[in-house]
Amino acid sequence: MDLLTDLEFRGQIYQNTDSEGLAERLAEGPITAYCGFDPTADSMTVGNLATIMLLCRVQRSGHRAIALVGGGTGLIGDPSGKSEERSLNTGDTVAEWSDNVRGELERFLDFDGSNPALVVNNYDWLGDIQMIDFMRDVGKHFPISYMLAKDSVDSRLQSGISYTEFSYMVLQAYDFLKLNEAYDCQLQIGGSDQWGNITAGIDLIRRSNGNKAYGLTGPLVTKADGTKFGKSEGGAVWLDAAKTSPYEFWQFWINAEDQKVIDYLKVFTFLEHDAIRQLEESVQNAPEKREAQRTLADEVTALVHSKEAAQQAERISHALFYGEFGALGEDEILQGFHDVPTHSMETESLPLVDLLVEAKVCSSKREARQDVQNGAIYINGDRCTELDRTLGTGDGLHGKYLIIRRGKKKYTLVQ
Ligand code: 485
Repeated sequence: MDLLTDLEFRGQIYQNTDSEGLAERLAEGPITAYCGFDPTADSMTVGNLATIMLLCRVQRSGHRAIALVGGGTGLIGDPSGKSEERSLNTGDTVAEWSDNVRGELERFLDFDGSNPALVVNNYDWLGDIQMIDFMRDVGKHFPISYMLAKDSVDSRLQSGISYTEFSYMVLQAYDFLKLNEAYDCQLQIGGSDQWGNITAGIDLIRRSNGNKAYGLTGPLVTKADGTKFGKSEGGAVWLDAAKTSPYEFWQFWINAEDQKVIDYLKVFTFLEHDAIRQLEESVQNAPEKREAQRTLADEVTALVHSKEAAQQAERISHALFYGEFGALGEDEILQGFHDVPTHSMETESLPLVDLLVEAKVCSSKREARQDVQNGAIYINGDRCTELDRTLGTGDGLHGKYLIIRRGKKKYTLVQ
C-alpha cells in the first residue's frame, strides 16, 4: 500500500506542506525522509513513539529513512510547544543522552537489506560551525518578521524567549538543508509542534539551492478527555525498561480507553487495516473482553521491548488477577509489585499478627487478629486464617518474597 493512503487510514497526517505535490513525488519513486529527536532526557517516551512509527512506515513503504539525533540542537533547546525557557544541559550530559536516543531509535528502524535506515547526529555539522560564516550564509535567509511570526516565538514574546531558543529554528532549518544536499533528503516529518521548524527548512532549501522539499506532521496524540497522552501514575512512560518496566509499560496500554484504543492501534502498531477493523467491531460488540486493549498492549510491548516481555506482562497480570503467584519468576514479582508498599523483615521469622503490624498492613494487633479471623488476609495468594501462624524465609516465594494481600487488592510486598 502506498504511504499516504496508509497514513490517511491511521490518522497520522495533521498537516502537509503540499499534499498533491508530495503524492506526485512519491509516485515517482523512493523519497528520502528524515525526522529529528533531541536528547532532552536519558530516554525517549511514548510521546516520541507516534513519530518514530511514522518514520518506520516511511521506511516500510520503500522510502529511505534518516533518523537524526539532535546532539547539537539538544544543546540549544527547541522552544516549539514549550511555554518556558529550557535550562541548558552540559555537553557531557547531552552527549550521553544522544547515545541513548540513538540506541532506542536503532530498535525500531531496519538497518539491513536493500533499504537500510541511516542515523545521523547534527552535532557532526553544527558542532564546529563558524559563527561569522553561519550568520552570513544562513542568517541572511531569515527575515526577522518571518521568525517572529512563527508560533514557537510569537507565543513566547510576552513570557520571554532568549536569543538562544529564538535561533533554534535556524539550526533545524540548516539540518534539513544539509541533509538535502548530502542525501537528497526531500521530506521532513515530525509532530504538529514541529510545523514551524519544518517549513523554515523548506524555505531555506528553496532560497539556498532552489530545490523543492516537503513537510508532513502527525497530530498530537491525546486521551479521550483531550489531555496529554503518555503519562501514567508514576509520571512519563519511558521506552527504557530500566525507567518504566515492561510490565508497567504493558499496563499503560491495557488501560487505554474504549474511545481511544482503535486510534492507538492505528498509530502505534503495524497491524493491517483489516485486523484493526475487526478489533473495532470487538470494541463495539464486546467491549468487556478488552480484546483491542490486549492486542494493543501486546503489540506495542513486543515492539518496544520484546515478545517475551509482552508474554511476561500477560503472566504477571494474570497472576495478579487470580492471586496465583507460585509460577512467577523473581523478576516478574518485582515488576508486578513495583508500585506497592514494601517491607523488609528484620528477623528470620515472625508471628503473622506481628508481621502484619510491622509491615503496616494493619494498624494494630487487634485489627490484625480481626482481619485474619475474618479471612481478609492472603499470603502468596492463599487465604490465611490461622492466628498462631509464624512466617519465615521458608514461606517466601524464591525463599524471600511474601506477598501479603488484605481485602480485595491492598498488596504489600515483604522481603
Ligand atoms: O533537524 C532537526 C533537529 C532536531 C529536531 C528535529 C529536526 C528535534 C525537534 N526540534 C524536537 O524538539 N522534537 C521533539 C523531541 O525531540 O522530543 C519531539 C517533537 C514531536 C515529535 C518528536 O520529537 O516535539 O512533535 O516530532 C519526534
